[in-house]
Amino acid sequence: MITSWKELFFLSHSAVIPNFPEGISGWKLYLQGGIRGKESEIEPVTIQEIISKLPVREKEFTLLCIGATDSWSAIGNAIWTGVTVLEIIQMRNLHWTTDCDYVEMKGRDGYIASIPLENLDNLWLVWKMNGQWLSPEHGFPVRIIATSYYGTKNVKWIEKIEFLSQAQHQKDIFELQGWPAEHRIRPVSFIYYPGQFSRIAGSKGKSTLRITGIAYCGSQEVQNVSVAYDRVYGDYRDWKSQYSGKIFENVSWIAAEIVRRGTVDVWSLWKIDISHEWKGVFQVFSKVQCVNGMATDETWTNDLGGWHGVGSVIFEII
Ligand SMILES: Nc1nc2c(c(=O)[nH]1)N[C@H]1C(S)=C(S)[C@@H](COP(=O)(O)O)O[C@H]1N2
Ligand SMILES: [Mo]
Repeated sequence: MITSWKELFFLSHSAVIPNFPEGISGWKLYLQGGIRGKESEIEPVTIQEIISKLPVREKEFTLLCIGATDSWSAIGNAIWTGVTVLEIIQMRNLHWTTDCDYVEMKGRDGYIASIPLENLDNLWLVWKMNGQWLSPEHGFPVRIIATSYYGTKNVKWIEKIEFLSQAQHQKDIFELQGWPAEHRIRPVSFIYYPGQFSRIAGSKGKSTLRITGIAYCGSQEVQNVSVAYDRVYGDYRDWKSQYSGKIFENVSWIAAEIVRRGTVDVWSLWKIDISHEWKGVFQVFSKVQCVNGMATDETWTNDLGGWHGVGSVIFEII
């Protein structure tokens, strides 16, 4: 069901979930690095202070892992409760020194991620997900939501935020693993049904197949989604050999219906009913066009072999 996707959420990546025996009332956020203010104002921040001094808001945001693919749908949407990091800095009357150009976030598990200081207003500090306290897997007691960025910058179990120069800041774990340093969300479209490599019972002659999926443009709105399909011959499980990029020149794209149009920072859900003689092995693609003219990149592949990207599934109808 399309509506149930809204509830869907993906799993934690971390091998360890750090303990917070002090609970949410004992949680402290340390602001460090090239940050200046009166001594009392550099004291760690508590949740009680945030709640009593700042306007707590709800922010809907779709979290997307940089490694997500059609078959590994590490993407989910939720409503997060919190404040922005900038509001915390202003609440304390703090300012950063002129040599700072990075914000580095650190979780209790030792995970580190940073973004350029100029994008500070993308960072939210949140402690509720869909109205509930964050679960330990999703970052209890407090985590970061980084709009326009892949999951990598959405640091869970946040404890420390440091303002640093380019030379001082550490490379993200993901950057060290060879992922592109720029972790802004690229337009992406995934197909949820039919599932990758699934086998579906079909009927004789023409029938209608409903294809469903999601599309996401990060901090841009989705304009439209289109779908293409083609027969596949040969060993379909060797899916990497099935399309070399050339296929996009030979297929015709059909507009999908946007079932739920997401706003900025929120995914869209789409569907399309295609009438065809559905028998054999097929490959379906989906692509998205964003309002700012950006579109799914047909050539950009991620290290996991997925297309971030053009959605693609191969399935068999028997
Ligand atoms: N502290 C910490 N934060 C983290 C990670 C981590 O390993 N440790 N993984 C990141 C990655 S790669 C992703 S995709 C998201 C996943 O968030 P979720 O587990 O709430 O779905 O958390 C991010 N924040
Ligand atoms: Mo991720």
